[in-house]
Amino acid sequence: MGIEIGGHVEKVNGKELSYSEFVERYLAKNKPVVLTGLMDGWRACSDWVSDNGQPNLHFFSTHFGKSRVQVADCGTREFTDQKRVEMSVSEFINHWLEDSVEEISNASTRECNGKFQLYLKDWHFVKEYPEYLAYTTPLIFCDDWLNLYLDNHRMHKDPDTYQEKNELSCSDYRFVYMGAKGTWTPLHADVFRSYSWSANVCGRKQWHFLAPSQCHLVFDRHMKSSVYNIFEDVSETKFPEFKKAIWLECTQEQNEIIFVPSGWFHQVHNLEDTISINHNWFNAYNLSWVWDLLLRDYNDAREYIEDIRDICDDFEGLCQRNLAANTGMNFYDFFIFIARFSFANLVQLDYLLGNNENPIRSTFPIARHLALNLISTQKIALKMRSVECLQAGNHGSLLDFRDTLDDPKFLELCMVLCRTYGLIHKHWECTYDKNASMDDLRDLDFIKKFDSLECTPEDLVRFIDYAVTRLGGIYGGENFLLSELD
Ligand SMILES: O=C(O)CCC(=O)C(=O)O
Repeated sequence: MGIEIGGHVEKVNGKELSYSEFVERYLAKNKPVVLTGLMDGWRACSDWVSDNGQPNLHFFSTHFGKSRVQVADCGTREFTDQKRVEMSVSEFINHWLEDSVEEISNASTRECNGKFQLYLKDWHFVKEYPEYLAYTTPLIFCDDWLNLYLDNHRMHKDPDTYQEKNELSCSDYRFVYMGAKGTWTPLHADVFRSYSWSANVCGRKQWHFLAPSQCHLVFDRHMKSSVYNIFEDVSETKFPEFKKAIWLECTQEQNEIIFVPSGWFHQVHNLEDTISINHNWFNAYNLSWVWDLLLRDYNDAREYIEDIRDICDDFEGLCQRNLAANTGMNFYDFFIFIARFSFANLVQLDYLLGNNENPIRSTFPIARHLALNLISTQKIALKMRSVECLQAGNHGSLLDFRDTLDDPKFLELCMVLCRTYGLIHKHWECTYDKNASMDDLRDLDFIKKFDSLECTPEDLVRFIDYAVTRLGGIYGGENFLLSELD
């Protein structure tokens, strides 16, 4: 039984799309799009591609051959994903070259003749080779809280396995993918229900998308497991609604970037030998997707171990540990993340207002952006207020506001945020003096009052209220802030 295709993904010239148009038409509407014209001048597009348009495998072996990478065996399923093995880039390329001699796949019918096909995935290339500058992230994807944060802080520190030096494998969500024709990625929605963008440096990919409103159709009756491969015989007994799903199809060509919105299930096939660069990220527009997923995964984790609750010393702690292991972060991690990020927004806001005699005109877009960030975060903090384990007294210190202001990593986050929003809102130049800004901030009335050792969701809500009210006063009411939020 084939799948039903209901339409195709829109294709737009990215050079003619402003940041605010992209936000309005795709980010805020959570709608996929293919963008052309955004990869001009990327070093990856010349170094990584041979004159005949094929991946320059020799270049990878020569320059990056020693890197250890995760490689998926596309022919072997392991739980909900493909089996993964670790090897060096040189080993991976040797396999690729051996296999290509035998021409093992038939991508038009998406069948392999029983031999495995290897697909290099999730290579933290930028983290590993920061000097090489393979590409620059297009401006429309720069408001990336996840990677900006992870460049300076860890999302989750497992006290049992934490090692200061071994940070690469969980250090960011910026990846390189490389695979021969016929390699593929099973049906899934992205980590944390983040957005992703994926740029084809060479080769072509075929994507099939299912809108979030239809995603229940690919799950079993209990909403526990989802279809693995939409092109194999999907059991009607197990997935009774699958045949009702209506898919969007898209062929992504070389030098095109696809924007994958939050919560869209997708399956991807490499129609040719392909190299792609891909980032996952979230910001004010999809933060609620992250919280909703965490809450759902938390409830599942809890239900799963319910029968050992009575014999467990720290049942809640175990739930949070399992949540972090399965989802990549837990409630504490997420709260610390949104709190630090809100503080960084406030620091920038303070800097912005404190350095302009007449802030209204020149700083309006950036102030609005910061306010949008704060209000979207406050919405999540309001939901987190009712979570028992995050309430005052129910945990050790989550985050100390004053310590945060003294942490050099936090100052780095403030700087990078300042540079990023300076780039996005071109009329505003970031000449940031972090010491001055921190001193100003410490002098603010409400910071002086903020002397509790821990910051709870309740504190964060109040703290954002203060900032937004202050901003509303300066910019003439809260309407300017709220118009695009709901
Ligand atoms: O390119 C692939 O094989 C998968 C990429 C993907 O799923 C994504 O970018 O979300």
